[in-house]
Amino acid sequence: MILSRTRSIGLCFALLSTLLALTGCDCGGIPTPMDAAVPRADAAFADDAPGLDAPFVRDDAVVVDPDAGPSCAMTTCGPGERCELVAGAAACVPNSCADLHCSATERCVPAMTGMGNVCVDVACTDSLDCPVEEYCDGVVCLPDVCVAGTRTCDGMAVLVCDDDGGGMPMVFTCGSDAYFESVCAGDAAGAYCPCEDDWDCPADTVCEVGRCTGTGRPPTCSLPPAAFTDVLPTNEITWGGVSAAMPSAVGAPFPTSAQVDITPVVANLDDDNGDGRIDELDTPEIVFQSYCGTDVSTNGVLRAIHGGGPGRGHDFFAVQGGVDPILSTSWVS
Ligand SMILES: [Ca+2]
Ligand SMILES: [Ca+2]
Repeated sequence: MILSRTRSIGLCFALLSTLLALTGCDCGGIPTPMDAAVPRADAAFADDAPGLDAPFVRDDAVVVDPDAGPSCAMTTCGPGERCELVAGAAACVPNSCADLHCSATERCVPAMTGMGNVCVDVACTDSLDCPVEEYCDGVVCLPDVCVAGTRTCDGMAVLVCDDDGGGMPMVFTCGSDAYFESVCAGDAAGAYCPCEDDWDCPADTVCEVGRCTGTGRPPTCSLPPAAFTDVLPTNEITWGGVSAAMPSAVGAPFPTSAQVDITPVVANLDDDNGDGRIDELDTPEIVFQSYCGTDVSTNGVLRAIHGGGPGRGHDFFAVQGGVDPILSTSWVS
């Protein structure tokens, strides 16, 4: 480092004597003030092997990378500075953004040293080329205009911020074809179209737990139909006895009441996800009636078993007559 800096300083003084008549002193040997303002390493003063010199602390406590800024008299300027005559002496002067004239694909930013500014390349072809808080407009990275995924109302329309934070397009407009009045509303989760059923929702959305969900855009792919023989139904849950010889539902409340010949009903009966509500976001239960042997008209038991989650297929409750239901937690380990 000593050799390269000594060489730079010697050359700087030689050029300085010929440049005193100019308004600015460019120790890099560039003859115009505008060019002198460009902070990039000057080829005339660049080290023969750039990048080998370690940063050092200047007298004014600024950490300077010798390979980044120009040499100036007895010191080395930071990357955001240029060398000029100040009160008759060569000194490092911070570059303003007006000094720099950054190109259309560059941005003027403060130098890492905190002294002056530099031009940085912000050209891009994709938002992945940009910092996470910026997006690519196809040419350069720009600061995000919104937080990705946030939703707001614009009258009846729902606007959703793009994944790259670059825009907030409308995804759909609220409005129901039925009696229900669906207007854009908002809560902590953002804007949404309220609904009671799917027909209250815009095209390509569905009603889930009182709000229309979906992209609002037609699907761009589809699955080809499969032959029925390739997608035959399979048994997922078995409840009751294991055979005619062993008909009792061992482990279930009222185990001898294990004959079933009614169509079961599916309904959500408990708060599986613990959000304080029992709705479509919970796993449903399967509700049915059972009886003993062939006695289909008396002593029926109303039952429910869990249709999903860790207790799938296990008893939830059973009730007979006017007594309180028997809740079963036999599946809980
Ligand atoms: Ca729930
Ligand atoms: Ca459930």
